Amino acid sequence: MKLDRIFIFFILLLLGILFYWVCYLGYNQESYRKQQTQTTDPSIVKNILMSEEKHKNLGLQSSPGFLYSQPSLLVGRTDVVSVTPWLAPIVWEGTFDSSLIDSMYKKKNITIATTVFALGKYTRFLKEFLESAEQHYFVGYRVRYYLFTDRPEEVPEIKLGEEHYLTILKVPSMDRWQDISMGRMEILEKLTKSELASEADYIFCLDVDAKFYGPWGVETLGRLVAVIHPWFYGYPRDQFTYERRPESQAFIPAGEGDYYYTAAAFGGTFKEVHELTKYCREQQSIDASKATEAIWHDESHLNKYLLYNKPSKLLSPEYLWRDISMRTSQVKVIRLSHVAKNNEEVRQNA
Ligand code: 5GW
Ligand code: MN
Repeated sequence: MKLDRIFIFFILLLLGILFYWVCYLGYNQESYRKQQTQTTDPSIVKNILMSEEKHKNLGLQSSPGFLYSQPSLLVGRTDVVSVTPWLAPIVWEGTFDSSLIDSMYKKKNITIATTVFALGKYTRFLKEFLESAEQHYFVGYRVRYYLFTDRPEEVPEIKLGEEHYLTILKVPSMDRWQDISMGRMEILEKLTKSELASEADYIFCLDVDAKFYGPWGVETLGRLVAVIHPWFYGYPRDQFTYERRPESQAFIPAGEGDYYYTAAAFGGTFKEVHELTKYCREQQSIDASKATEAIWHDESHLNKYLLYNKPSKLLSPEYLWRDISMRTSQVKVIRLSHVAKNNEEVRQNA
């Protein structure tokens, strides 16, 4: 009888230990599983993959066996300068190997957003602009055009190349150049902040009164990209048409300045273009509140921004030439050129 009791006691004790052990194991497995679900949370995985993707985008990788001309340290363009004093490249024909950089960017699956404004009578420039872009602009890469217009019905039907897309966005009509100039910066400021930003890697903002004549490709990509104005590249800095009146926010004192940049083409990453356009819009509205307007509107503010926030890459006047009929020995390839326009006629939007 006594033995029986001891036996039952031991059985119960064993069962107790067993029960405790099972519970303990179960708990451990539960927390183990929790940890696992935490690390396999799909959004986290997506983020990791995306940052890896972005990281990969930073580097340029060439492939073993891919042959190209040997880069020279002794022979190259000597008629033009191809690097700034802060060591940003200035892109001219003959300073890059397009087959090499194409082979490296092709692997990266990048998207280039491109904005263009066509308000009022400027819709007439769209056909030539878009058709020529389709011949020369980032051919073989994904391009998303964002076209802002008050006359969507006047946008021509253009056959777009593979992976080139056009989004038409209607904006209110504006007649005064001050409104268009500031409105453009404000729209770009918003666009570069919106969720669209995640749909593209780089952005270029271009004037519509222009036509492509030569290739504009991945050699132009960079963090903050500015284009040298085609009229002033040989001038001393004090003859640049910077804003010289201290009452404007765009004021640049005599003796300062690097280059004179055009507002007709600029670009970079969404973050950088957001900062630039935000700055211009803010400075333009400060001026407006004091009934002041910078001499060359957004271009004056853009030049001030780029003087103190150095661009990481500069494009030579090949990338926005004055007029296709004008030639100069330094510009060996005209890639984009202003088209002749009758300002008086096109700027009357009524
Ligand atoms: C431009 C000047 C005065 C009044 C209106 C305009 C204007 C500019 C317009 O009526 N519609 C329009 O779409 N724009 C946009 O601003 C175009 O994208 C144009 O390319 C850009 C800059 O204006 P531009 O090209 O006349 O300036 P410039 O300095 O290249 O001659
Ligand atoms: Mn223009």
